[in-house]
Amino acid sequence: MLIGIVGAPNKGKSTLFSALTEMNVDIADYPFTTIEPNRGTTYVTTECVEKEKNAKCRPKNSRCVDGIRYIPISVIDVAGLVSGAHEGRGRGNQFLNDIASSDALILVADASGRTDSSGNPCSSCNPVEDVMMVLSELAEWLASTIRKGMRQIARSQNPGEALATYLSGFKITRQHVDSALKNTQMQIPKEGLSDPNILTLAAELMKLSKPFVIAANKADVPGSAANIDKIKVEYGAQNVIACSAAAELALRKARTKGVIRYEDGASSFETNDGSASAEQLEALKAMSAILKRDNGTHIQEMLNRVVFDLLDSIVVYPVEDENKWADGNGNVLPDAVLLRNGSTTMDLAMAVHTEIAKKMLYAIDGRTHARLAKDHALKNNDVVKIVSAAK
Ligand SMILES: Nc1nc2c(ncn2[C@@H]2O[C@H](COP(=O)(O)OP(=O)(O)OP(=O)(O)O)[C@@H](O)[C@H]2O)c(=O)[nH]1
Ligand SMILES: [Mg+2]
Repeated sequence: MLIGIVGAPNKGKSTLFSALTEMNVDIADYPFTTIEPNRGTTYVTTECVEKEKNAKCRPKNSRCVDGIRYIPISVIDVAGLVSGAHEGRGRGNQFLNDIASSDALILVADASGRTDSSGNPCSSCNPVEDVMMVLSELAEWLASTIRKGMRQIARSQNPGEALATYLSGFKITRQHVDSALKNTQMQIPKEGLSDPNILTLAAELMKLSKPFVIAANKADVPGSAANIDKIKVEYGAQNVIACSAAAELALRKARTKGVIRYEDGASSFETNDGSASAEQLEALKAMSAILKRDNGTHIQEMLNRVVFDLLDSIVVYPVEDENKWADGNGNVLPDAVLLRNGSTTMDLAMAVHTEIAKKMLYAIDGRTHARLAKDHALKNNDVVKIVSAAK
């Protein structure tokens, strides 16, 4: 699973990336700090099912701390987008090809209103404009790709199928194409779609294939609340998360240095005695007040929302021993696998190993011990043994 971080310049995309991945990347208070994309791994969190078994899990593909399972996903941070990027302005939009294969997007806006849509300083800018601009540029980017292939697509026997195949690198499926054509009441004629119609179709395809949340970032800055409300009014409160990437990054760095004890997503932290300088203590006090006021940084919550709500994912634990919930070496709940809701035992087998999937016979439910067919739809937190003729 890949999550793309996009937005206008200087909004805090790399700060968010760094907080999520704990990787050091360039962060600065001016536009176009990032040119080459940053790629890394971050973790969604969910309550581990270990306590149900009264056992301590020994994760291999993930981590578990105090009963919370951390499941890895990939994240990519790209250069800032500006108005006219599709015509080559700013860094252009070539770099967007790096997010083509993402499953969902985090669209970062500056809720403080102190940067404009080009990333330059501003005393009171409206972040709604950043969001509109970014969505429009993303649609233009996809439209320009579709335009290049339109003649060929329109002439093919089945244009819908041809368009889906042409856009498979964007994780756009036949279903997305069919829904987009239906929603826009379009059909692809033999002579191809007009440019404005291609843009309308591209915007719809983006909406369907790249669901997004808006990170109303820099919410720690006083006076952000009014801007956050503006974004919520325009895009719906459920699609907006007020957050502070800078606070999350500072907390994770302080934790790495052993200065504080902090759990990702918590609304407070504890200072380790004697490990902070007077200056650090002062900064931590200010941070603590912000966390208390805002009830946390909301970064982890945002990531979980993208993966579990927007992408409708479930967590499934494949095991070899359905009684002990362990692998062949006795490691309890070694793997936690993210699957889209509706996935089957066969999809799980595919996620584990293609050989195991090819020779899969059936599966066994770790709780009921019932035999499950290959097309049995899995539920969140299922513990499943795949029975396969493969060694
Ligand atoms: N107050 C505050 N400042 C932030 C926050 N997140 C980022 N910043 C600051 O915003 C500036 C830009 O941060 P970056 O992460 O470099 O922004 P970007 O969107 O990656 O910028 P480009 O790569 O230039 O497009 C830096 O000075 C950050 O410290 C936040 O949550 N709160
Ligand atoms: Mg950046």
